[in-house]
Amino acid sequence: MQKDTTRRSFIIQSATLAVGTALTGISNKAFATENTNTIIGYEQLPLPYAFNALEPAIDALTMEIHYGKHAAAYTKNMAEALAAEKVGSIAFPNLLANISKFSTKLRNNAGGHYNHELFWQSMQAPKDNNAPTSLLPILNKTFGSFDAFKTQFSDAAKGRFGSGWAWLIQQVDGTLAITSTANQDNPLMDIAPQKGTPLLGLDVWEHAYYLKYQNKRADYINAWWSVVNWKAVEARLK
Ligand code: MN3
Repeated sequence: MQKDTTRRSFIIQSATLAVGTALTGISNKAFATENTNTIIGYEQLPLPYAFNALEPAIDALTMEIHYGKHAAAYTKNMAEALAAEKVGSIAFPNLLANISKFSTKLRNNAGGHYNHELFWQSMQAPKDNNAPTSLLPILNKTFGSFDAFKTQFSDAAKGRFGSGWAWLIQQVDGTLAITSTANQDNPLMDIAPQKGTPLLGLDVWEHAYYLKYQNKRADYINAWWSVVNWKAVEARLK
């Protein structure tokens, strides 16, 4: 595992040095295949684990339907809207930062696509006492303690009325904050009330948990902490 991580880091550094900053498309491609901090593009990437890998926190059937039907539909509908609205080659964060200039269809589906790609990459097989390492002192400083952070984030997720997401974001001044958005909106969007770069997102649409948890959203949120991939979250920190 350690060896593999080192190898990946080496490949990323080599690729980045080789292509420089001008050829961002090539650079992004290297990241997309070699780094947990995958730069999100316009295609649905393969799920980085099996449908049953997150059990018992998230059941296999939920993952199969969520990834294969719900998320796939966002990607497909986003592609239709991108074509219809003649959106040219634009990096995803720039699209989201200008989303108010486009249709509701694009807002909903580009948000849906981005949010789910981030979500899949932010999870891994369950771990006992799952916790961050390099991010831990920052969470302690910002929220008081790791437990206090989890409580505040969970409260944001529980308190989101209807469908939406809870987020840990990095704001433009570098500080961290917890926020939530409705529907498939995202803190990168210009319409978001609280803006920042998502480090971690939790899907609290009923399609994310209803088969196993029914109305018990709080139980889903509690179980979800065991599958957070903190390495992926930490790699997003600037
Ligand atoms: Mn979802």
